[in-house]
Amino acid sequence: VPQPQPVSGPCPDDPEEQVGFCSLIEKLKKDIRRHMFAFLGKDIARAGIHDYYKALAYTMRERMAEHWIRTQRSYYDASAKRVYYLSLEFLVGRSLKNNVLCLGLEDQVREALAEMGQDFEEVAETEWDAGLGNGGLGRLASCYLDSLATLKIPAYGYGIRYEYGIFHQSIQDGWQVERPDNWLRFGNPWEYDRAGYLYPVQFGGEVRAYTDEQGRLRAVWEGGEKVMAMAYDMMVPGYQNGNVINMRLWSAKSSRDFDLEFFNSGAYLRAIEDKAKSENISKVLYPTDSFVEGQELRLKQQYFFVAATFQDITRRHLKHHQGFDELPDLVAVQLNDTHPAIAIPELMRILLDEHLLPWEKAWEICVGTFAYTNHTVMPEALEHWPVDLMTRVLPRHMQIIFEINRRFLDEVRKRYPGDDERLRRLSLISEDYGKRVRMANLAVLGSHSVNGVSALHTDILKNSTFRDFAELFPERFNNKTNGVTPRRWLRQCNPGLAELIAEGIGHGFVTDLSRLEGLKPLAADAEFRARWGKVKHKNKQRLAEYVLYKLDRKLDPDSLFDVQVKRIHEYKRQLLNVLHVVSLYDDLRSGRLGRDIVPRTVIFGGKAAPGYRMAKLIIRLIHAVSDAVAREPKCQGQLAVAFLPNYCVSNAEKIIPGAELSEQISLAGTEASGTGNMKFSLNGALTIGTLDGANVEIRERVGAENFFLFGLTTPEAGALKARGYNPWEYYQKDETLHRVLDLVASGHFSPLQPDLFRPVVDSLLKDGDRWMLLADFRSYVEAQKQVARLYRSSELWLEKSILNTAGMGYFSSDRAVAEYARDIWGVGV
Ligand code: T68
Repeated sequence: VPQPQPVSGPCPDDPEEQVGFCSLIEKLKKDIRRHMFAFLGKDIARAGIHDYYKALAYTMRERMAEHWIRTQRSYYDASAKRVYYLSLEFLVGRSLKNNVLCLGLEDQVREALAEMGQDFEEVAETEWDAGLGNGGLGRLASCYLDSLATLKIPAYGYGIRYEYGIFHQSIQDGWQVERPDNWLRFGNPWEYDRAGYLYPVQFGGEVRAYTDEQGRLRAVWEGGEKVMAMAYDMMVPGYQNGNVINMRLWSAKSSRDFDLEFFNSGAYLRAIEDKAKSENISKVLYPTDSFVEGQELRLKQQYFFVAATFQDITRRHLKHHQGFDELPDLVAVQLNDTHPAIAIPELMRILLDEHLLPWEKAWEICVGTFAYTNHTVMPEALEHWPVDLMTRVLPRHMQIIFEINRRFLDEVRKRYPGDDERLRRLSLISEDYGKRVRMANLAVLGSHSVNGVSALHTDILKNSTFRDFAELFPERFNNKTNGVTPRRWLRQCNPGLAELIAEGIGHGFVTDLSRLEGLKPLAADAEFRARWGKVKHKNKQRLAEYVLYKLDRKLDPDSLFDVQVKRIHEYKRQLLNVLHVVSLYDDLRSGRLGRDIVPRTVIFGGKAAPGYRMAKLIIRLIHAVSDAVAREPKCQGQLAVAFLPNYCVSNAEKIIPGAELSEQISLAGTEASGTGNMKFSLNGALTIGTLDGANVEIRERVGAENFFLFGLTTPEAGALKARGYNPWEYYQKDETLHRVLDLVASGHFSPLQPDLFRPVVDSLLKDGDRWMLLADFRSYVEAQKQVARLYRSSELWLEKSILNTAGMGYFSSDRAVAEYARDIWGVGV
């Protein structure tokens, strides 16, 4: 196993070297040419724009590698406590601009490229968007790595190097069409392949029991199939601090490649077939968010990456330390949801079967090492692996889970004698739909910390989802409200606003977002407001140009840009937004409305899980409404609807700076936190939202008067449901709602297929309206009227826009990560 090597010679851009701006540009140009030649084998005279991107990426990677080696050495020398962030998803997005910014080379790179006849923005646009995640959970993992690097915490991200990331969405006749995201096709200049870090991962087989010398019953897991995990590393730089951490992603390789016998065996072709099969494990990201399908391949992905990661962690640990007694003092493992929770029985297996520790000691080490972040309370998103499946794929882990459960339930029985109902609720095994392992219960029991991702969400975890556990282990439960990185989500995506902010309060906000507070007095300054408005207008024009280029549609940059971009899901209630749009459309065409309307462009974006029919139908409906609005003469200049296809990190970076109104309209108690809500408000959008997830805290911090609140509260929604919610009552009472639903049901938006949107209306009127759109409709429409009124007094709007940005200091991922470090990991910042 290769060891970190000492660095010799100065870092290329070391400030001590103090090469001037000009010679640095010469150096960059030279390096770009060198990489073009040596790495890409390209004649620079024939190089295309993508070649420039790649050569520049290598040029940046080389500089980061120096920092990276130093950073890794410093952990090694200090034998610091390590933090491992385990996540099945990392939504990285593009890296070039971020890495250039973190290296502090923006101006120099721009100039060097210009001198070579290239435009930095255009070069950066040719990078593929690395989409190894579904949405919020995956992007959060990437924001946290950015903050870990910036805060210089000795940390590693661990995940899977999927060959195919989140699918590419295009739209045909209003329907979503998925295409595979073959993101590695043109190579990935940011990664290092580490053929030296290769670990076997076992599946299936059987468990053999034996008695050791001390007469204790022991187990070994034997046989089955073996797949190799090979490491690929991507460097994650901190912001202009010389610190670079590592994201290690595992790729499945057939063990046949490394099996010498194979060359002598006769079954050559069979072996090649098996090889392809085992390499399927890291082939594709599961594209469902907030819903679990329980596929065998998904369980294999989870164990594959956990097993490889723990071989890496234990190898690193045993370089310095004998045994595992001190593991919780030296290693913290954060589980990003239950997706990597199989790590708990895996560490138990390693300690029990490989290192022969007694059960009690092994369990104490596990609980001391693991911490679990929950991201959802929706039952259909909680993982429940069938016991049969787990027994087949991971027989030893299943045994260990049963034993954890047996010991735990014995304790519970002692504490609550005769309380069978409680026992059933706490058990790691549910019997509701055949025997299944409740991964969330396992994660809570096997961790010393369980956190929710917003204050409201954590309350729900304590008071309902994990109520019985919170009674047993109150000290484990804590809140860590999500945050987003101000580097990507302000400084990089909105340079105009960042510059204006810096003129007002200095550049320090990029690493200390609480300084945005300093903008508050500037909200009262008319000249500053005017400049703020100009920047926003420019961003809107930029967005309009992008839409013109992508959709061949002209947007009016003087209309209100009203934006809802996120995964398409019924609980997020894009449909509520659509119903409001339909009400505006109907008012306009029938000449009913005059005063309350303000020219508005309603922008949607987001992917539907490929198997989620209702979500796909909602996308279809958005397009149908968009067409009807575009065809209606009375809507011209008043209302427009656009759906931006393939919402992803790089599109978000274009959309968010141009948004004026951010739609955060989930039913209270359903969105764990939201992070898009933070990005919008940080970039000066006002929010129309419910008291859900982090909206509650955003509203507190930006001020209730700068936030358009509507809808039921979580307890109100619960009480209404308990009383017996009847959507029909709302349909019959509210004239607008009645008209809007009838219009959709009538086939008005789908004249050739009048029943096309029937299921949409049925989900509300016939199937109980699970997400209570009808209960919140009136209040939403009223809040939208307030939006329109305020938008007409542009000075007031701008003031509130500035106050939104000013209040967002708390929502930096630096703050969130510093809290994890202090409260959960026990590492200093
Ligand atoms: C999101 N969850 C939450 N899940 O919905 C959001 N699920 O409120 C929160 O802000 C965010 O996490 C970060 O905490 C997800 O994004 C998934 O993507 C997912 C993926 C696979 C299986 C289940």
